[in-house]
Amino acid sequence: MGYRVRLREQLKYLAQKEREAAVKINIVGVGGCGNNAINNLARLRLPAKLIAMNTDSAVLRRTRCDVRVLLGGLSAEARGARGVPELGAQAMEESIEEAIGAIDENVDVVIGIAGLGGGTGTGGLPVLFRELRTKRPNALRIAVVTLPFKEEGEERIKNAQIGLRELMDVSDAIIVNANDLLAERLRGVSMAYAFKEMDKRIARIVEALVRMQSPVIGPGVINVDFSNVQRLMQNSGFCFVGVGEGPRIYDAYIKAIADDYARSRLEQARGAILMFEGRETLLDMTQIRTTTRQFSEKYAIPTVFLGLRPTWDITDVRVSVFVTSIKCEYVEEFMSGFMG
Ligand SMILES: Nc1nc2c(ncn2[C@@H]2O[C@H](COP(=O)(O)OP(=O)(O)OP(=O)(O)O)[C@@H](O)[C@H]2O)c(=O)[nH]1
Ligand SMILES: [Mg+2]
Repeated sequence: MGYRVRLREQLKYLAQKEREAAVKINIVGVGGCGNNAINNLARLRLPAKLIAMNTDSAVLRRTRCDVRVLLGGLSAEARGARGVPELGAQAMEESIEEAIGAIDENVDVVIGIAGLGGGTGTGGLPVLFRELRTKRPNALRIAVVTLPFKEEGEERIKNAQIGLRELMDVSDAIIVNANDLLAERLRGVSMAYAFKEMDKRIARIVEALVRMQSPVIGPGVINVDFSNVQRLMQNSGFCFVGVGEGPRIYDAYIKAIADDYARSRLEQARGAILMFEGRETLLDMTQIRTTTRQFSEKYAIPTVFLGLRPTWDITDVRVSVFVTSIKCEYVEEFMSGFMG
């Protein structure tokens, strides 16, 4: 074989290996809030498959995504689970084959999104994750959920408690976002506006999760290896993801830490990843080292990984802070008095 042919074969082989090594991510939005999140993510063109699942055919039809799954065509009559988690669970069970079939066979990470408090997402997501545990045993299951406003009433709070309890058993990691904590910050805005802000927060979290797991190869770039992410996230319980932007690294970092909607306690967590993105000239190594050192000392976290991604997509610096196995004071309060 000639030298050139051999070289070409080799490059083809390497490209093939690179494709195989890329982390495969599927994002699933279940129910109204979940579908809405998928719709918002479609705009971002992330390297991930977007899947929408709902009992509500009208909402599902309007959701931009790669695959749609109508849940419980018979039991729910395609009109929704009417705020009853049992109906949501039943609908997911009825359509479980189609739901599992929508998820890639060789998937590495499944991010499930739902607003807890209603029927479809609250009842359906735990059923989907339970089934994934046996059908896609190698995939990480990450839940990104919201907790309802107090004003939504007792019934929805109770539903959300049930859903969260079930997700705790079947997820590797859960990222909680309390609508109440968002409302506390915004004050005096309408519920519709608050939902929109929460939608942005959900998109921000998911985008950060995806970027963190798809390393960029380039000179002078420190990659967070997927095996690190995997080890940190497996069976990690509650996790924190915060994203901040600013002209300086430290300011962006402080904003990222404040991007918290669960009253998270990061002290003594299992591990963390700090990711720094921005123009190469703004990613000052001294500032990055100082910030990282300060972070790991303040929270006494044994393992902190560092990710760097030079990009021209943003004018400022973006810092994403990701911490696994944390305590959430809001969740403890929210679940107290729950009899299950
Ligand atoms: N951020 C955000 N949250 C929402 C939105 N819609 C609803 N929620 C929240 O999510 C919870 C569940 O609502 P839905 O997602 O509409 O419920 P569902 O899963 O479709 O369940 P059913 O309609 O009862 O079958 C609500 O109690 C709200 O707290 C939304 O557009 N954005
Ligand atoms: Mg609905």
